[in-house]
Order: sequence, then structure tokens, then C-alpha cells
Amino acid sequence: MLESYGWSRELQAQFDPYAARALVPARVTVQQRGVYTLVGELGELSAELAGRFAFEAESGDYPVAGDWVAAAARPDEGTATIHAVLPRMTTVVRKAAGTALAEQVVAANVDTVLIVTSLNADFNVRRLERYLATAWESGAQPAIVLTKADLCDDVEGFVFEVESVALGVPVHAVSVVSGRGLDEVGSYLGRARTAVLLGTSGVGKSTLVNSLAGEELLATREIREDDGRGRHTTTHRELVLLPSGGLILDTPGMRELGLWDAETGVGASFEDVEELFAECRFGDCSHEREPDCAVQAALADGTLEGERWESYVKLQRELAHLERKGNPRARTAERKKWIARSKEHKTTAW
Ligand SMILES: Nc1nc2c(ncn2[C@@H]2O[C@H](COP(=O)(O)OP(=O)(O)OP(=O)(O)O)[C@@H](O)[C@H]2O)c(=O)[nH]1
Ligand SMILES: [Mg+2]
Ligand SMILES: [Zn+2]
Repeated sequence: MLESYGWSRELQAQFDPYAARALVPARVTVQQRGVYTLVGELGELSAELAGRFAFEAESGDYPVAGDWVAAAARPDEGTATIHAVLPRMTTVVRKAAGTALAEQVVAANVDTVLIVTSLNADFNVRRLERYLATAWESGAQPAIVLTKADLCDDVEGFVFEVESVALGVPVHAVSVVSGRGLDEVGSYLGRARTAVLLGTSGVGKSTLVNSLAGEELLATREIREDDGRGRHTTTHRELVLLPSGGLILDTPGMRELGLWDAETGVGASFEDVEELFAECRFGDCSHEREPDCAVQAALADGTLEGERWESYVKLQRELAHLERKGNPRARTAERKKWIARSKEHKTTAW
């Protein structure tokens, strides 16, 4: 059971001290705000952090999907309490640019980082480079997956272009419609091998997981027609055990700040704010007084600073205004000003 999730002798050695405290080893498969799903010998358990752990841990120490943890299990209730995270073999971290922000760990103990981009969208070299840097720093091996090959007239040209940016990194063109390239992706997913999918919303990450799983395990959704971008269908990180015996970790696509990202290359300075939107109950939440609004919740518990939220709202308003005036130069200048200012608070970018 544990072995099929990648348990090893090395991990067992690291777990030994906890065994004496009547804790059990388990792997984190789902990570949502403050609630985790664990798998272990006792099956699936819903877990929270031990108070002491939460108190002592730095943010980067918190468990993430893919982590191995030592937990006190209550199998009758189907619950557990996480007391420790075992040392990570690889760590996928979202880069923090600027100053104050602690780095965000996205996934742990993955063998492969699959960088997913779609063949029917604009190819963004800078974004690819950011993902590649993240992958190399994780300790895992990167590979690039170009999805929706069935919608592209010049797959070879695209592959060539990507290969010339990502020297030495394998590039796979795939389509869930024609089945092209699925075996190649499958080659990273042998028994107990773990891969994480990283890529913008709507590129087809969850669809790929379903296709490899041979069933509709995860929700997927048509991308928005107005701007060709996804809508954050996936809202949490989830590790899925495939029939091949491999494990694949689906993640919510990071929405790019479409207006400025491509132009300035600064990256989405407000990604941490925009990421919250995926967790609101309503897709069209205005983040004012809707029920289950993640922004309001984050403001209430202090994880989002009021000042930062106001900056974001103000920026959107000003950009919309400049957009209406149709003055591209003023718009670019405005963005730069805001980006500089937002960096004084905190900045995240891939
Ligand atoms: N034609 C075609 N469409 C695809 C392919 N793969 C995915 N799609 C479509 O792309 C859309 C978005 O797919 P998702 O799997 O939801 O995208 P995602 O990357 O998981 O998006 P987020 O969860 O928001 O990060 C869906 O309508 C899929 O049917 C493909 O190979 N060919
Ligand atoms: Mg998805
Ligand atoms: Zn909201």
C-alpha cells in the first residue's frame, strides 16, 4: 500500500523516530486550505495540523501535496492529525521576487515536473523559462508537454521552437483527442513514480490526468471564449494514482495577469491575490459580499493584507480606465508604476 505511493527504505529510516510515538506514515494526496487528505495503511484520512506543529512551523514547512508525513490516525473517524513532515527529496517552489514574501511550496517529492502549455495558444518564452527555472531548482527532472496537438497546424514547428528555448529538455506534443504522445507522457509515470503538472489555466492539465487515468476523475472545463483563457477549473492540488502505478499531481493553473504579463515580462505580480479567486464559491464572484468568498475569508484571517487587496482593486480600475481611453503607452507606464509599487509590499512571480 505505502509502496505503491512511493514509500522507500530511505523514508522508513527517516520515519523511525516517529514510529516510537505511535504515529503512522502517510502521503498527502489533497491539499486545500488547512485540510489535507492522507493515504496510508489505514486508507484515506482527512487530516489537520497538530496545534504545536502549526505554531512552530515556518510557512515553507507546512505539508503540501506529495509530502510524506507522520500522523496520529483515528481510523474509526477517518481523521488524523499531522505532527511532522518527513524530509523532502524534491521541492517545487514558486519563486518569490521582490522582498517580503515567503516562498510558496507547490509540491514535494515529485520525480518529474511536467510543464504544460497548449499548442493553440501564444507561446510565451519568458513564462516557459520561469517554469523551467522552477523545475530545475526543484531537484526533479523537467519535461515539456504541448497539449491540444489536434488543434495545431504546425506541431513540428512549434516543437522545434520550444526545443530551441529549452535545450536538452524533452518536449512532447500530445492530444487527448487523437491519443498522440500519451505514451510518451506515460513513460514518466511508471510504478510509484510521481509527476506534477504545472501550467496556465485551461491548457488541459486535468484533461490529461483523466485521459491517463482512463476515467473522468477530475473536473475540466471549456476555456472562456472571450479571451481564450481558462477559468480556474481546478481549485486544489490533487495527487492521483494511475492504472500504470504512477502518481500524477494536478494543480490549479496560475492565471496570468493577461494585460501586462506578456508586455512587460514582469510576471503576474498579483498572482497570490488572483490565486484566491479560484477558491471562491462562485466563478463570477465580485469578492464583495458573496458567500464563501476566498478573498473575504483571506482578509478576515489576515492571510491577505487589506492594503494589498486595495492596491489590486485600484490597479484593475486604472487599467480598465486606460483601456477605455485606448492609450497603450500610458497603459504600459501605469503598469510599470504599479508593479514597482506592488513590489514594496510583496510580489510573486513564476
Ligand atoms: N482539442 C483538444 N482540447 C483539449 C485537449 N486537452 C484539453 N482540452 C480542452 O481544454 C479545456 C481545458 O482543459 P482542462 O483540463 O480543464 O484545463 P486545466 O489545465 O486543468 O485548467 P485549470 O484547472 O483551470 O488549471 C477543456 O475544454 C478540454 O476539453 C486536447 O488534447 N485537444
Ligand atoms: Mg484543471
Ligand atoms: Zn470572491
